[in-house]
Amino acid sequence: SAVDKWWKEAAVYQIYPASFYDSNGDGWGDLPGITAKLPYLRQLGVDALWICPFYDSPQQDMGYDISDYEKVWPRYGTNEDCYQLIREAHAAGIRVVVDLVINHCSSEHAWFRESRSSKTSAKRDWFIWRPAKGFTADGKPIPPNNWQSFFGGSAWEWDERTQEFYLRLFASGQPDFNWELSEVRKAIYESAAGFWLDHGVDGFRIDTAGLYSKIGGLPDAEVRDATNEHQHPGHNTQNGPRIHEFHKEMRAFFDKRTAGRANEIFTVGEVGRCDLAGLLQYTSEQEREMSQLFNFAHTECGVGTHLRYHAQPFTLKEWKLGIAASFLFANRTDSWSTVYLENHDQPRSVTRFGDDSPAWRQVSAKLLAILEVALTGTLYVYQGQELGQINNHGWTLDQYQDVDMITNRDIIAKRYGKNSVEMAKFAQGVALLSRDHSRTPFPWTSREPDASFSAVCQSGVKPWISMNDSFRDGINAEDELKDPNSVFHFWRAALRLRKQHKDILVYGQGFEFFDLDNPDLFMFTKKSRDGAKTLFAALNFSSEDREFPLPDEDAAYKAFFGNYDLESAQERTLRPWEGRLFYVE
Ligand code: ISL
Repeated sequence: SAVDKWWKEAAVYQIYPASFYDSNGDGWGDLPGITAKLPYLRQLGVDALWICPFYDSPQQDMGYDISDYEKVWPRYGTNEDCYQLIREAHAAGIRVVVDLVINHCSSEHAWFRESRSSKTSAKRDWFIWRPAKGFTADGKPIPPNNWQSFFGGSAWEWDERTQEFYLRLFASGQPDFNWELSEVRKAIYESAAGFWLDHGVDGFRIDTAGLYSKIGGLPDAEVRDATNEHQHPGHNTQNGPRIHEFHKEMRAFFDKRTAGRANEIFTVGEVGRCDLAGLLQYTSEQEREMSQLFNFAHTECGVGTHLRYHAQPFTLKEWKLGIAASFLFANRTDSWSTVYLENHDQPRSVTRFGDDSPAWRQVSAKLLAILEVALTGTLYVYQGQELGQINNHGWTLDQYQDVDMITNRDIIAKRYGKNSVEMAKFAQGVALLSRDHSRTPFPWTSREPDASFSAVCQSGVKPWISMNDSFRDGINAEDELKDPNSVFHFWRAALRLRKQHKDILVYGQGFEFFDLDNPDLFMFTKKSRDGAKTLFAALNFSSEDREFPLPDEDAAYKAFFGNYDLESAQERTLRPWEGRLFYVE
């Protein structure tokens, strides 16, 4: 991790195209909308964009079900709009990373339509087909094994025409590819990745990057929840036997396709759950698989593993250990990691890890920014995070649109009833954890019913999903740009600071927790790359004043960054949600 790379130092801004900016007034964000907002992104000071899927899709899972890898979904614009976005972003000094969704495609993709057309189709084996294990007394086919879909229910979908099941680890319209066949892998690399590399993208965020290699024979998963007929497939699909081989092959394809470019492309895999040895192998420079990965240890604190949306309280210590497991495994190795608190699958970080009440929203959002900029790794900001956006409060269940939530809601309704205690508990979990909290339209102003999300107002057209009403309370770009003390301006300063002190903030090594057990204070030290400088971070994750100890009473501590005025700072007391970074001398 000692070698400098552009992608290690980059601040990557994640864009959810459906909800960023709607340039033509049809209620959906689009690619010309992103191009139009490049000046805003420059002002914030980000170096790269990761744009979520904008490819042709029936949108069962918001574009993670792709029916044509080489075509832009018409609501998002044309291919030419995309090439123009890439050109203009590059001209503005911003790199473009796109989503590579290749565990599955859409059931509408030509490859799957051909595969499902008959048992003897030339592409039959491109997907994972199995006969029923048998039939129930009333004639219902029984799935080949007990695997549960990540969205709930069986991971197998029955196909009436050919009387077989196909595997789909996610929604019904997301058939898993059969990665065992080399012709399938080649077709995927060429169409999903090669096409966009040829059009100048700078890298990929690789979706579900740990799931491609399934265990031979597809055996039943271990029963972890006896009350459920379906079980989490676990190691049968995660980080399977050939996964590292596949990644090496794919990376070799990328390298070959981009040979001769001045800047190497970079990749960030979504790996989620994996042991330490696996995390290191995926991301080691020497192994040449992926540049870095997203691990979920810190976002999954308190989240139930068998019943989605069941949130349990967790301690700050548990969260610190989650942060360590997600980001710090690369410490003093030739691996590299990410640093992120939000994405399109997660609720808003202020609500979940800070305090989103009016009194503490801004200061706790800034505290989370300090934590992110102080950690070693490539930094990610999810759209709206720079405004301190909060969850959608007061939504009813029918306002949510996410297929993950809807599938789970229907399962609970069927199993326990619509008015059951379980449903009430589920609704509480959704209010905290739904993926839709991060998917609402970006609030550009406090004006218009849609916060100026659409450039043109067409009568009768509403955004594709409800607004987060918080835009009326100052959480919008226009108001925050005007206020020098806003969360936006704080992020801007924090990203600049990270560049100025990159030897310790971006590349620093030797992270150590200080007073790990402390229930309110998140404190750590780390060293600059050359070992000459020491940083001490003291962050108060509570809404009360807290005295803080120092790791070394004899050293001098010089504060150089904080989310309150440093002049009025009390030497040994942190105010509510206050964070300070010090150099130790
Ligand atoms: O969303 C999740 C938890 O909130 C995860 O289980 C998620 O489904 C998993 O991390 C895979 O996510 C990716 O692939 C999915 C897609 O729905 C997600 O948006 C994407 O990030 C299927 O393509």
